[in-house]
Amino acid sequence: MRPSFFFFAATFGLAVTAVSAGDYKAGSLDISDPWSRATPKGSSVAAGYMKITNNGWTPDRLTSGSSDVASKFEVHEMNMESGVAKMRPIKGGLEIKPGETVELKPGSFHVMFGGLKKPLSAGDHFKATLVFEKAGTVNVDYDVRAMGSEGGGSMPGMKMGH
Ligand SMILES: [Cu+2]
Repeated sequence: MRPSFFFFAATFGLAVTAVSAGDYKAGSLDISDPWSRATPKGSSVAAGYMKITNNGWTPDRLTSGSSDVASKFEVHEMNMESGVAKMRPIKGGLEIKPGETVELKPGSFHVMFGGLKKPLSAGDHFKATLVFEKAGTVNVDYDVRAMGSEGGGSMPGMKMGH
């Protein structure tokens, strides 16, 4: 029985290391590294970012969610309109096609937490629930990073005047 014991141990070891802190699985979706940015004083909104990979055979959609820190949750896209970055809710949710990874990042897709209950500071963590059409409900932990954290590109539209 020795060989199978070692096989088991090796497989188990891999399973543990494959999902690191900040990575989540739901159905055929992998959600990695949810993060948010520290908010300026007086801001009532914050954006949430992450990567979502669809390892399945059918499309899925991030349709809604909720969070401890805010009263509203929306899934937004950002487009340039006559040189101005504008964001708006994505009708029907954000689609993640089979075999694709969608990155929510500054200047692009993001989740929007509205009606913030308190400012977010770098180093904070907060809980949020993501709701997918097929994969269902996933609880994730958002890591708040310093205000300058861009992850690529600036986000002029994020001056939250709405
Ligand atoms: Cu937004």
